[in-house]
Amino acid sequence: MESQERDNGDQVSKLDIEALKTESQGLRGAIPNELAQNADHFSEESATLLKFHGIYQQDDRDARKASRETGSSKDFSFMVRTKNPGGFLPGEFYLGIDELSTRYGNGTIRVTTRGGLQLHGIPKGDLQTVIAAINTRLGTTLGACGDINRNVMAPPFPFARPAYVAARKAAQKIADLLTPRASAYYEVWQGGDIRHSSKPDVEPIYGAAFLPRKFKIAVAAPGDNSVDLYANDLGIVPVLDRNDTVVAYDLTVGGGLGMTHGKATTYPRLADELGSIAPERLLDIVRAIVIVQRDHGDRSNRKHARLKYLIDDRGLTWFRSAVEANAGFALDPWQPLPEWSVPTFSGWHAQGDGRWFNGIDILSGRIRDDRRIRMKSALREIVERTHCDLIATPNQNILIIDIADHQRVTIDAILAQHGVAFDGGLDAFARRALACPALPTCGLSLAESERFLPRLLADVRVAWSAAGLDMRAAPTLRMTGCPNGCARPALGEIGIVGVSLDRYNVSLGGNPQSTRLNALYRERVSGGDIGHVLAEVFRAFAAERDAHESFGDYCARSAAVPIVDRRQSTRACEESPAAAANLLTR
Ligand code: SRM
Ligand code: SF4
Repeated sequence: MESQERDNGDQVSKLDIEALKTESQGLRGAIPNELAQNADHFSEESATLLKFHGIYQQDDRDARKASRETGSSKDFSFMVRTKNPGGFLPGEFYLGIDELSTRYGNGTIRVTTRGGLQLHGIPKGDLQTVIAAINTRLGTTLGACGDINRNVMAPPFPFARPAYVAARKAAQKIADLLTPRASAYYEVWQGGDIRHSSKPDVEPIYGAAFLPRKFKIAVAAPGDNSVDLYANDLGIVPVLDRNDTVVAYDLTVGGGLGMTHGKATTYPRLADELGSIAPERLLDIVRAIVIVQRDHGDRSNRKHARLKYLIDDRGLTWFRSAVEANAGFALDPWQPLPEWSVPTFSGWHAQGDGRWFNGIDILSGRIRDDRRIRMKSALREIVERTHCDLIATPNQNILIIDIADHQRVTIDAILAQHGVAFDGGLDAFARRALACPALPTCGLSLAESERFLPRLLADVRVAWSAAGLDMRAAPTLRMTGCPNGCARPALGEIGIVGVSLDRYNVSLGGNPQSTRLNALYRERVSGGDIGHVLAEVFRAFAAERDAHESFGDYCARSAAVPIVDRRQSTRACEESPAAAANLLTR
């Protein structure tokens, strides 16, 4: 079996993850023993198993140089990720997270690009308290990471329309179906008998070795691609008839965005349309798809283990047959869907059930108090006083939901008192931008991302305005500190991906609907030069665009925007740029 590789230049591990999973006694391994010890971190084996529990061992990358110089050990702490299907955050749970982040973490809460929450900076000695408290307050971290189904996304907007209701319900049912039994999780974190634990569970869907790799599912509402459907291993869309009854679910398979610089066998890939299925068979088909990936996904090479590679290696026809054979019934043809868009809703909007929601824009999803905007305090006070629930969106924002008309004035006053403008104070560039955490917490980052985003946005804004372009039509800009793709940069109209310290690849040509991969435009640009590089293209766009043409569409078609390498996008592109042009858009 090939080992786990860490690309951070710090170490290359030779861990056999397949053996580790199988021999872990249902994800227990040595976690209980190591938890009881005084050390400030876990062994590599336990740290790998901890991911299935929603916990990442990290160290402060800013402090590495100093600790090397002084010969001291790394400054370890833990990131804890919650799993919230559809991004739903019960008010009680959110208040618990707020408290835990202040008491045990680095004081911030981070909304993730899949609608979960992350706490950073938890010391090992506080992990048990934190995870137990999350579970007590209606939450979980089980399966938020690891070779397992991750947080299931659903369209975040709490509209009462049947399509949205159906998508939310489907997401919850699928999340329940694919939650592991993993009694080790409850024993370790909720005070069970951790030394003499019960028999390992039989995992009916995953088996002892779980999946070859992470598995991601999103459910979209027809026409609303807020979840970036085509970036997921499995995408699901309810199909409704004229009476607004769900008559089928369309299914996409094989999306995934991670790649490794310089390794052509790895690439971002958009999902294929697999077919559709009757509503009563949805869970059976989801189970069958997961099982086919479990049994046929590549367990010998973790860089080739996602479903996208299985489908490219064996073909979609083979995959469909394997799924049908496992399910014991055939799929129906794909049902036509309306055009996609990615709506954003800042401020107040009617839900359609007599209640309201308020969209709060949060830069990079980082909920914190700073001198000017006390976002964290504002959200806490709103939940405490109105007892509302929240939704974490795939765009790293927060929605305050189910608000009665008379409560709106209270919420407006709290936001104003804490310096939060109705749109979070962000312009359209910032509102649509995504950035991953990168340094200093992420062990895989090659460059800054979240911390550099404000400076980058300032430069890009200046360049956009200087070209005489309308700020309201700002393109999507997505930035990551490495090519793993956590902020889905390959789908941005502008994608910025870290290559090494202060060097970024700039890609252009994604579309506002988030259904087309962008392609590499300039390599290894320093952070400070990205604004200048984009300024040229903005000027060309201002001069040459067609009426109502988006920046991304212009870049994808214009000879004035020479693409260095479309082949970073899909393997098919290597074979035929013409085929690629078709394949790149869904
Ligand atoms: Fe991610 C690994 C953060 C969404 C692809 N991701 C990581 C780790 C855990 C680093 C690590 O393994 O040590 C990052 C922790 C950073 C930190 O300090 O917090 C990390 N990923 C994130 C989050 C928090 C980014 C964010 O800005 O919100 C997102 C958490 C979502 C969640 O709630 O579950 C996050 N990661 C994504 C996405 C986007 C998505 O799922 O829609 C992707 C691309 C889509 C995909 O999976 O193909 C993504 N993350 C990866 C990969 C590359 C996977 C691959 O197939 O190559 C890694 C590395 C790995 O798995 O080996 C990774
Ligand atoms: Fe870390 Fe960002 Fe790379 Fe994800 S994309 S692994 S968060 S640097």
